[in-house]
Amino acid sequence: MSNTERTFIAIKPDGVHRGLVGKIIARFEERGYKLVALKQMTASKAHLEVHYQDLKDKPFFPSLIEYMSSGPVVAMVWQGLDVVKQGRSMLGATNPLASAPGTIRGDFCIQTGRNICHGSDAVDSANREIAHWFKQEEINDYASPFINSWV
Ligand code: 3AN
Repeated sequence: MSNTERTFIAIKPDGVHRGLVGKIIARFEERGYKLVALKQMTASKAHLEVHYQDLKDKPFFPSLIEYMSSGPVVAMVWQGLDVVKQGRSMLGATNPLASAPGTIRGDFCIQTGRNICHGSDAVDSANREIAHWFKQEEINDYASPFINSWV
């Protein structure tokens, strides 16, 4: 069993603006994942264009960059067993219409262009995104009394 997998989760400007930061963090903590990096920042367009490089040819790319740079995001690294895949399922489908109730998007939002959170879609992209958003010294591994071999 490996509890060292990491994913990049971000609360987007609408999630921050709507006061959902605590609720989203609580879901990951309660599930059994460990928060190893956290910061609030207003991302530049240049930074976001690299983050979303795979979507650069999509028609919604300019509005996505505009939206994501419109206010602060809360950028996080979460660690634990299968956290990339579980993180995606906790977020819910990209289009909130398809997000099941009980997921973050399924409980808190109604439109794709304001879907409050981001989560890496694979281990490779998680590693790339973590390195893009965080310096090595901003990531803090530590022993947790709550998250141990029982989780
Ligand atoms: P996800 O965030 O679920 O991985 P992606 O990577 O396909 O989905 O899209 C990244 C972000 O781009 C979404 N979270 C959403 O904010 C925006 N987006 C995706 N598809 C659309 C769309 N059809 N119209 C507007 N915005 C979109």
